[in-house]
Amino acid sequence: MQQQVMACFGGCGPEGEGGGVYLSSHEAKIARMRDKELTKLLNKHHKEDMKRLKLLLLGTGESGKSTITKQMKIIHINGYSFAERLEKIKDIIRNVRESLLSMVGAMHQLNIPLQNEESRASADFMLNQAARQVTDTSDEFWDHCERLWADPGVQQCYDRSHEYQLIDCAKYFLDKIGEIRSPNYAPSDQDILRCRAITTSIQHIEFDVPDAGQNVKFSVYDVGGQQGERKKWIQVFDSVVAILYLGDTSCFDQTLREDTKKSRLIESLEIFEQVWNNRFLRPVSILLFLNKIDILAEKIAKGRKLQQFLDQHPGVFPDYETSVVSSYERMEFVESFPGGHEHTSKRRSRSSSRTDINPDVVKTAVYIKNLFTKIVRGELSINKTIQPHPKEWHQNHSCEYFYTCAVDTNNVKKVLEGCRTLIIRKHLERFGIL
Ligand SMILES: Nc1nc2c(ncn2[C@@H]2O[C@H](COP(=O)(O)OP(=O)(O)O)[C@@H](O)[C@H]2O)c(=O)[nH]1
Ligand SMILES: [Mg+2]
Repeated sequence: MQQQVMACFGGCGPEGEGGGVYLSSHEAKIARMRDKELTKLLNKHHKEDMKRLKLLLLGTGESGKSTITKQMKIIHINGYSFAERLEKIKDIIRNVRESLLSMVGAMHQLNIPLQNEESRASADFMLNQAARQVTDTSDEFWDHCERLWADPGVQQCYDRSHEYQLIDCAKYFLDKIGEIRSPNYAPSDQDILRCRAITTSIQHIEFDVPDAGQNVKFSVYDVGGQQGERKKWIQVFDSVVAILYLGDTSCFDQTLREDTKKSRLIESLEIFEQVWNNRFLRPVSILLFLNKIDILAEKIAKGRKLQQFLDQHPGVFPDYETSVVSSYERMEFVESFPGGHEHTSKRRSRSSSRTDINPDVVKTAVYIKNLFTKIVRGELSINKTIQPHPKEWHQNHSCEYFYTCAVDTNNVKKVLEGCRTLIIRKHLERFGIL
């Protein structure tokens, strides 16, 4: 590349410039100095290029891509200023409004009645006034919100949220309306991480991370995940070093917001298959984030089961019942699960001490992980129009997986550290330096 750029600039040596034009010794000296400067500059740029590692976050809508970008800002940039925190309040209020509107709308469809007499006026307020007036923060608005959320009918509707579209952070914010409505409210990091705002254009952040005495510069691109947004993805494929693919492990009982006939998990596997087999991404390694393991655990605790969806997709889940989790697979999952005892030094004892994790959570997470890894090995194809490539086609890239809880900064910090080493190694290998 350096050679090519030099060629474009033309040789700067005495005999080079202008096709044999004679240069005096003084001019030749200047030309040599310019040449040296230029070489230095190009070397510098070449090194800069080596250090500017471009990462791309991909995955279906609501899988957690933007939450990982926010974590990068918290971990690697200066986090959120007071002014930036205040900026987020309008999105949080929008989340509260949207959650209640979704639930009140779904109660009608699911035939769940309101339990408290006074909630009826609050439901009417939501459907009429609040649905139109997006920026309402009056006491009247907040009182109606609190009243509705306290209604046992709304709570029942919340428990059936897999049957309609509800944002993941609904309960988190509705439980703290009292705090949010206060005039002194400033969102915490956790509030910012939980807040949902749809990504429609390509977002980009840059940060430096010290690594082995060097400052490694990362550029991270976050894109919209909904079906309509995916045509923009190819715009950012060029010179990507690694893809962080977000797969939501908790979505097995949900359908897509943009297509309520389609399973979110199947869509996520299908998009992953397309990314893994995409010819433009052939040399690009994938870091698969098996995300939302906390929500997966909550769902299993509520009695939701992957088995309930086996009949709908017999080709994808043929062997769930008979699948067995190895002790290594269990350890990998348990070690990543939030709330572990960091101080226990031995990996095995640390993992066996986590008796709080339901074995069905582990089994489901590991089974979903294996669906993705089967795609990597060419043993599972979701989209029959994609022709999986032979093993040799994939020899210049790989896929590594991590269980993640994107709203947990400690978990993400650990995962990103592991990723960084892998990304740098892969990048150096690709440039023939390792
Ligand atoms: N509890 C929990 N919520 C998550 C997790 N990952 C993402 N979310 C929430 O899921 C919602 C969608 O996440 P977002 O990053 O906007 O998804 P994107 O569409 O892929 O960018 C947000 O409300 C996030 O706070 C997770 O691991 N656990
Ligand atoms: Mg997003």
